[in-house]
Amino acid sequence: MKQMEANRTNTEPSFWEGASIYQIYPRSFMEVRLEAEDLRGEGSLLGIIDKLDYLKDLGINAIWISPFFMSPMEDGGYDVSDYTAVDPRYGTLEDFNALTSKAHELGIKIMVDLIPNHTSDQHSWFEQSRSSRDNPKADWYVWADPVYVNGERRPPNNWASVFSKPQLEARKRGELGDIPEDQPTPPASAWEWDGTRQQYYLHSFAEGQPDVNFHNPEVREAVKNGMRFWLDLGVDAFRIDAVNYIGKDPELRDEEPNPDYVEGHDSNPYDQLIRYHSAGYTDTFYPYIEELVSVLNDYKDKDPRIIFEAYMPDEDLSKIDSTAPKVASSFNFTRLDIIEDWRARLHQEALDGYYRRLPKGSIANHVNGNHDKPRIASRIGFDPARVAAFINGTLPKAMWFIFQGEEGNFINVEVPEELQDDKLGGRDEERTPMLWTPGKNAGFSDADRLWLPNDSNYKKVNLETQGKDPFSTLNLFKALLAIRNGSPTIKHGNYHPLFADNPDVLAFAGRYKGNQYSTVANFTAREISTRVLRAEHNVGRVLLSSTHLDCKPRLVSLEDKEGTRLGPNEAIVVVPSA
Ligand code: ISL
Repeated sequence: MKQMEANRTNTEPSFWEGASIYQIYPRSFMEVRLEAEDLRGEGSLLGIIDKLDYLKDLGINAIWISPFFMSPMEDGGYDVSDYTAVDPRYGTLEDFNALTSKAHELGIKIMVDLIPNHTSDQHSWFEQSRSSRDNPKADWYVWADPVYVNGERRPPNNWASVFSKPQLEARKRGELGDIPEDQPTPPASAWEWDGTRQQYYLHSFAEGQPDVNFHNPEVREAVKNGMRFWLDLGVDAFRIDAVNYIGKDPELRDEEPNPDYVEGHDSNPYDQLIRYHSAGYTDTFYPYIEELVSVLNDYKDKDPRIIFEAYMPDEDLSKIDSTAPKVASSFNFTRLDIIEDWRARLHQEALDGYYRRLPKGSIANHVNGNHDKPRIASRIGFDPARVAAFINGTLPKAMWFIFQGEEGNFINVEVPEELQDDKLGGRDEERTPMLWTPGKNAGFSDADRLWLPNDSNYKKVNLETQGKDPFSTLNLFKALLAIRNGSPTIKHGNYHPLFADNPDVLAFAGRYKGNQYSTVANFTAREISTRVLRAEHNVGRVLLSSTHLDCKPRLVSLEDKEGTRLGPNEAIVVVPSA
């Protein structure tokens, strides 16, 4: 393996082109401990090792493991108190090394999170920084003096915390004073007063997640050293968390109000401000991401990779994607953001626009969920979720991100208030434990209590049982991954939009070195027919159908007048018939 990587030439496509990347949320994936009395009802690194063969068999090429670093867990591990240590709840650095070796033996690459914007307030850097105004790390975080309005102390500007949703409940409880009914709920300030320094510190997220001062070159070097630490241990890639926040206005100027904000049921008062100075600030953001990417230059033999997480307008994402298209790109959340609006034409447009805006040499990516979003089956229903997976799994030249449990079409699990963990973000429902078997705790853990409840329906809905059902979503994923892994056209092909004359159909082709395939997807629960134009062939053989996994020989005539027939919620991939 090592030999092969070292010999990779510049013209050879990257490993990441066409890679299927499985996101593991480690706390909910699988628990294995050396001693039974150490069981905690939470996942562990040994648990991940235990499931690597399963992932290999599924057809996965890489795993992204959400944070397992030392953390007080105020934000599910995205509040890191030591980036170079494994939190004991997950195991040890030795466990991580064993995990890396086994994954690499199986040909599975490892992606970990880099969380450059903030640390936990329990990080030694912050403990030092807050101790005085003149210690060596005094300038490692964003500190600012108060302003006084009518003698009252106020934060230096109007920047708000992303975690402003709890304000809605606080308002209902009357904790925010009298707010006229027609006024929106004010967001939570991103500033927290520190009694020792007599200054405010900035936290774009939770109070316990102070933002580091990225304008300080020592801080940037320390963050880059964190990357080097994991690269030297064998990590292959980073998912860089909330990266837009590292680019701030050094002058800390106020944000403008967002005129489009209307408060509704699921709103976040945070969205009342336009993000310009507090995140993604052009003058600082782009140079800083370039600097982070430059770390990879010393690890070229590894074919390393970065994926940036940033919720930003398309123009900004295009700029990120142009920074270093061969090694880094931003998450494509466009379709995920509009997923409930499950209309073929809308999604086709989003898809065409995305491939069009990608810079040359960039690898696309597709996402149907993650630990921050309700599970896709809960958003659009079981059958459309299979269509959504089929589309993502057959899109060409792309990284396919699969959130753990999507392969079982798992749904969100309601978590009673007294058991909730993510008080700030309300994201427990998509983070509940995996459902492996019909046995105790669905095979996730032998403990008597789990950190979050699992789906009580697990005796019926679990991966072991699905393995025996030839039509299950698990078997659909296996079939999709097998096709991907065996098809240079899917892995390296170019995307071509096709035209379906039925507005409920999304269609595209992948073309590579004279080969091609077409994906045609029915977005409705009705049987329909459609003509598909612009494919470079008419008669085709169905290679895989999302609803007929047994794949009895079936020919379609894409362009014929009577059209291609598709069953309810059926997506097919078609290759020219010989
Ligand atoms: O979740 C979001 C929108 O649905 C975003 O606002 C998200 O909070 C933001 O993009 C950053 O997310 C990441 O960093 C957070 C952490 O809570 C999330 O889990 C992580 O994915 C702070 O580190």
